Parts: sequence; structure tokens; C-alpha cells
Amino acid sequence: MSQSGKLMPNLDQQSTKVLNLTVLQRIDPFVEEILMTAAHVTFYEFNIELNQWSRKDVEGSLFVVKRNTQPRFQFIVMNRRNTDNLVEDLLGDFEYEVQVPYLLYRNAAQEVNGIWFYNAHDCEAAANLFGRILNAYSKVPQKPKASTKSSEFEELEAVPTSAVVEGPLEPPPTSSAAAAVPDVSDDSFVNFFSGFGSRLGATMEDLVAEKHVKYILSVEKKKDDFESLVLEHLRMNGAYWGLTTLDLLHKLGAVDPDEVVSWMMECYHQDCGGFGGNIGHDPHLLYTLSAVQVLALFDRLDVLDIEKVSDYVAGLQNGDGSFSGDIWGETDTRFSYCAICCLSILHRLDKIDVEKAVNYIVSCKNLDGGFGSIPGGESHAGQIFCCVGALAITGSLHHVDRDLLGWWLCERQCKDGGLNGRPEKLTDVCYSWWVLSSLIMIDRVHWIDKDKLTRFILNCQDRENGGISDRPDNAVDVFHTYFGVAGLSLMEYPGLKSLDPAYALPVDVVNRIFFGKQRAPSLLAS
Ligand code: GRG
Repeated sequence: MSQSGKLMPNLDQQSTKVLNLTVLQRIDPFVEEILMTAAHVTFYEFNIELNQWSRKDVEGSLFVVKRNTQPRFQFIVMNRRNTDNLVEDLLGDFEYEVQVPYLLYRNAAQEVNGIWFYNAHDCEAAANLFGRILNAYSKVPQKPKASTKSSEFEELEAVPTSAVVEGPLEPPPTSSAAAAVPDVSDDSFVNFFSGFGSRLGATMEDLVAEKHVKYILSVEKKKDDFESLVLEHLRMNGAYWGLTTLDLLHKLGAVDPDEVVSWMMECYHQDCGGFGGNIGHDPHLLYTLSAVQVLALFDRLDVLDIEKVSDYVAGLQNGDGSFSGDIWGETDTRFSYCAICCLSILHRLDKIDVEKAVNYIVSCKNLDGGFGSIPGGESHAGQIFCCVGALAITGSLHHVDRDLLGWWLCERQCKDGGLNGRPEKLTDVCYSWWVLSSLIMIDRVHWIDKDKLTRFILNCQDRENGGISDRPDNAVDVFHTYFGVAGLSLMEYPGLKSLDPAYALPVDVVNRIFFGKQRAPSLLAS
């Protein structure tokens, strides 16, 4: 244990930076300085012909660097999905546009890419830095063509000097990015996503996907059996679990959206703007989030009176920044997550006091790095997901001690490969989601043995009738089926759609919410 009480590598910011620089210089000896670090980014590419975004095979830490030769400024992404790192020159012809937490850009090869920052502050800091670098280019007088024998390529590479770049390039010390630990030196970091299929020998046959689809569709039809009765009061949540599972398995088309939407609107309370768990049930934040998520899945958010629903959610914020789940007042960090996720999807986060909401969540942080349901509450993986998710959505992940929390979370993996929700408890498939999503958001997912966890989840399947249970050989249910498939999706199991760890929705749905339906970023129009 270090003097500061931390259990994990205790490198100060300067040592971290030096270590990162050493690693980058191994790749490119001309790198002389790291100007900015974003601990975790994911890349998307835009197919102009298809007018479609798709995920690129690039994900990892992003470094904006200064080099002692041309091109002077670049950004480098240490790719953990394969061994090809991404390098882009920041020259005068680099165009970009910011839609926090995304930064879209067009490079010299006219490729349009999107960078998704897990930390919104990093996105803003990167945009700010790019702006200053490119602004400097615009101020450099171009060499007159006639007076030089330089090639056209060299001509484009007019070098801004420090005198031209306004202000220090170093990001302020408060930037969460500056506190990144030297992940790039960790081999497992690079190897985590590589060779998934070959190492595990996993194929779609191991996941009995068709059976799970049949199972989910059958639960809806058997209204009188045990599971349906148990789910009666939280049927709205059940709809979210089941329908998201279908979407992850590319089978959302098997249900009639109009039927779902019209049932959901029967659970809507026009008087207050909230949703109940079933028809005739009282409204609550838990069901309101599920309703909004399901409508987002079907791209039917237009049926909502957005002001009314967001006023309902915002109205549940308390003076200390916490949220009550409904008018009866119980507070819990689950409700903070529900409110923040819901309002973000509806683009109405401005209706709450985000700073107070964040401060309240931070007050629920424990000495072990985890979070509980209220201040002083025991750390629990489910609450950790809620707190980390809410902090991720509000761009406040700098409040998390990533190493300490990462340690606590990866200790949830037990001998059978499954994860539990807190020390000394039994493993349960659902923690594959709560723990893994949190680890991804804090960039420590490579600390889990994903092959063992994948086997654990696959062993919990009912291979005959479909569905996934909490532990091998137990009875299946929709909740565990969803969180099992969700866990596999987070581990990039072949054939599954990707899930967003913060919004708990498929990545293409999240893209649609924030980029707009098939809407190309405006820089494409130029
Ligand atoms: C959109 C995914 C999503 C979530 C919405 C409701 C909510 C926000 C999050 C719930 C987080 C949470 C508290 C999950 C834990 C669920 C669970 C299995 C609780 C069981 O608790 P215990 O104490 O179980 O009975 P353990 O495993 O500790 O014995």
C-alpha cells in the first residue's frame, strides 16, 4: 500500500506522462511532447455512399502529440483492438466538428470519422486544442510557390511555431485526461480484444441465439405462467430487457412496434408525465427510463410530450442533488442514474442542477473506490454502474479513482469465471453487465478474464428452450437473459450488436439519438 492509501500503482501525473511519452517514442521517435491525453475513445467511420456510420476497429487511449519534425502535430490512438494504431496529422486541411461527446473530422484522405470520448471533458479539451493548432496554421503565411522548390506536400505542411500558437498547449492540470495511468505500457491492454474468437473458439453456435429469441417472444405470450406473474408489476422493465435482447440479436423486427408503443402509452400518466410499470400502476422513474429506452429502440421518441416527461423527471430532484424515485420520496443512486440517462436521451439535462446531482453521487463514493445507494451505503456493483454511468453521461468521470475502483470491480470475478456484486456473495450472470460496463467506462475492462466470464455466461443458457439463468442449471428469466447477452455484447461476442456501457442501449441507437436519424454531420455538406 502506498503512503497515499491507494492500493494500486501510485504514479503521479508527471511520471505517468513520462512513461506514456517513452511508450509513444518507441512507436515514433520524433514525438517530443504529449499535449493531451484522453483515456478512452472509440472510433466510427462514415460511409458516404451508404450515408451510414459504423464502428471502426479502433479503440483506446488518444494522445495529441507535438513532434520535432513535420508533421508537427498529430494525434495517436493506442489501439487495443488490434496492433494497428491510428495516427492522424493535424494539418491545415484537417476539418472537425464537435457534438460532445463526439468529435467528427475529415482527414486529408477525405475520410470522415467520429471519435467518441467516454469523458465529455476530454472531447471538449481535444476540440479546443485542435482549434488552437489549426488556428495557428491559418496564421502561418504560405510560402510563395515560385520562391521555393518544395513539393506541394511540403507546401501544405507550414509549421506553426510556439509563438503563433496562442497560449500554452498543455491542458490545465484539472483535466481528467491528465490523470490517465500508463495503460499503454500494459501488454494485456493491447491484447484484450485481439484474437477473441480464436482464443476462445467461440462461434455463434455456442450462444443459442435463435432459442433465446423464441424464449423472449414466448414470455410475452404466456401471460399466466409464473414468470409473467412475477414480472406483472415491472412489465415496463421486462419490455426493456426483452426488446433490447432481441435488438442485440438482430431480431427486433420480430415484434410489432405499434403494438408495443400503444401498450406503453397506456402506462403513461398524462397528468404528471411519468410511466408506470404496467397499465394502471403508479408512475416511477424506473419505468419512465425503461419506457424512454424502448421508444428510443424503435425510434419512436416522437410519441412523447418531451417537455412533460422531462419535467416529471426533473421534478424528482431534491435540494441535495439526489433523486427520489417517485412522489413518495425514497432516494437511491439508481434514481440519479435513471433521471440523468433519461434526460440525456431526451436532450433535456439542462432541466436539472447537474452539478448538484454529480456532487450527490460523489458523496456516495466509498473508501474502497465503489459507490452505494446513499451516502455511507455499502459498495455494490449495481449501484456502481448507476453512479459511474451517471458520471460518464455528465462528463464527470474524473471523480472516479479508476485504479481503486477497477481493482474492486475485477475482484468480483470468482473461480467459476462469473462475477458477484460484492465480496463474499454468489456469482450471478447479471453482474456481467453491472461490473463489465463499469470497467469499460473507467477503462479497466482488460483486468477481467473475459474467456472465463464468457464460458460462465454460456453455461447458464437453457440450450433446449432458450433463456439464461443467474447460475448454471437454475431456471431462466428475461432479466438474466438480457444481462447475459448484454455481457457477451460488451465482450464483443461474434454476431451481437454492440451495447453502449453508459446508456445501456445498442450503440447504433445511441448514435441515432445524438447524431440524428441518418443525418450526416454538417461538415459532410461542405
Ligand atoms: C438501464 C441497465 C439499466 C438500469 C437502470 C434500476 C437500475 C438503473 C439499476 C439497478 C442497479 C442494481 C442495484 C442492480 C443490482 C440488482 C441485483 C441483482 C440486486 C440483488 O442484490 P442482492 O443484495 O444480491 O440481493 P447479491 O448479489 O448482493 O447477493
